Amino acid sequence: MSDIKELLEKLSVCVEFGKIDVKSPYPPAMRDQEGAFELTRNALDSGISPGEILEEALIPAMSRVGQKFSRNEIFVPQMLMAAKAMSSSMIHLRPYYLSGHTKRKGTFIIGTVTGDLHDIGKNLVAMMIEGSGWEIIDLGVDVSTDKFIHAAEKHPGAVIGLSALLTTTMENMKKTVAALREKHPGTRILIGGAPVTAEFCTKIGADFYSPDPQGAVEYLKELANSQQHVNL
Ligand code: B1M
Repeated sequence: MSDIKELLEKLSVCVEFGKIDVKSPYPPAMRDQEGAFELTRNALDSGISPGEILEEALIPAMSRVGQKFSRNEIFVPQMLMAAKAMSSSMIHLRPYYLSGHTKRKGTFIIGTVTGDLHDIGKNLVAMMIEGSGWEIIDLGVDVSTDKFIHAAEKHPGAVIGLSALLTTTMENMKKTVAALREKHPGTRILIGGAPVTAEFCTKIGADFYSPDPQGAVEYLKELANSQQHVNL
């Protein structure tokens, strides 16, 4: 196995099992070993691209975590440790996504909808959009409809992004879209998150659904190019 492949696999295992960094005592079987924090740094220093680290190590690890959770093989604490390990890796990747842009193309407001505390995917989307030249207003998680409306009022012309990871909170996404449509009919609304689909997007009257950050970046790029609905 090549060194690069081995390093990415090690990193993926650290995220899957919630090994944050060398000091972290969890999981006991990996005590004193390097964790996601150090291995991500090593991977970048070895010339592996941030995209490859995400696609080959971090996202597959989180996907395995989700599958194990579905099969009741792990529980919320383990899932939380995996999320923490992934976040420690993102500390190194973030600057790469933020570098290289000059002029802001517009403002993008993003948040995870009411009742939903998942923020890893939302943060990735925000980071990649910020890296493509947009100003980001990150409202965080469990964001109420009122908070989205208030942000839309404060940043006229901004595009709004809603993330939901739970089938139960998709209903709140629907309510937020309806309220935004009523108060700010011209606002562009982009939605995403694992259970969300293009069909759901059409049903609730949002403008665009993207399954991943890249699709969101492309959508905003087209919007900025057409110079419509964008707060330049
Ligand atoms: Co939660 N959780 N979780 N969880 N969790 C899921 C989502 C679940 C699928 C696990 C499972 O059962 N297999 C399941 C949801 C089932 C469902 O409703 N369909 C679930 C559940 C049930 C729960 C709890 C209810 C568990 C409980 O307490 N019994 C609870 C709910 C808490 C709440 O929100 N109120 C809960 C809690 C948690 C933790 C707190 C422990 C932790 C979150 C930590 C955090 O985010 N800071 C957690 C985690 C880590 C997961 C899994 C394992 C991983 C999620 C993740 O970060 N994925 C997840 C299983 C899974 O998805 N495989 C699971 C990696 C991330 C990069 O992907 O978020 O999909 P994702 O984002 C992608 C795309 O979706 C897209 O781009 C991203 C990058 O590709 N995208 C957008 C996301 N937002 C977008 C917005 C856009 C465009 C694209 O435009 C605006």
